[in-house]
Amino acid sequence: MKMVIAIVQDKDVSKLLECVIQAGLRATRLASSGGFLRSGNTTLLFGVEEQRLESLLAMIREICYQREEILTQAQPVMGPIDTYIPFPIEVPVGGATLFVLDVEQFIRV
Ligand code: 2BA
Repeated sequence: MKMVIAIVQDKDVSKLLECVIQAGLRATRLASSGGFLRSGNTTLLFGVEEQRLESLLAMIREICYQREEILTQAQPVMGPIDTYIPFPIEVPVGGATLFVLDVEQFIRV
């Protein structure tokens, strides 16, 4: 068995969960935030049999796609008085960030 930890954008979660649940896979949804943008995203945990891993990854690839997010961070401006002006930067986010781990034991009691 494998554990897939998938960090996905909130906008893609409903469609992805609908698809994986219909396919008979199990998932756990965790609310999370990215360290860089500090904005909300979703972390999904999938415990999946090895022979179904590729089909799960295919669903994630099909549904989760890259978007541009605007990061507004204060930039210092040199002048007689220290001033900060917001400087918007476009950052590409997603499709999905995936970690695939071996599961030593899977137990449901
Ligand atoms: P965030 O940390 O909020 O990052 C959002 C996007 O900002 C990233 O998209 C990437 O394009 C950019 N970014 C992140 N760190 C950067 C840096 N130091 N310099 C320049 N640009 C940077 P994704 O790569 O698609 O990542 C989306 C989310 O996936 C991340 O949100 C984070 O929550 C998670 N993530 C990505 N890589 C990770 C890792 N190695 N470990 C844990 N979580 C990760």
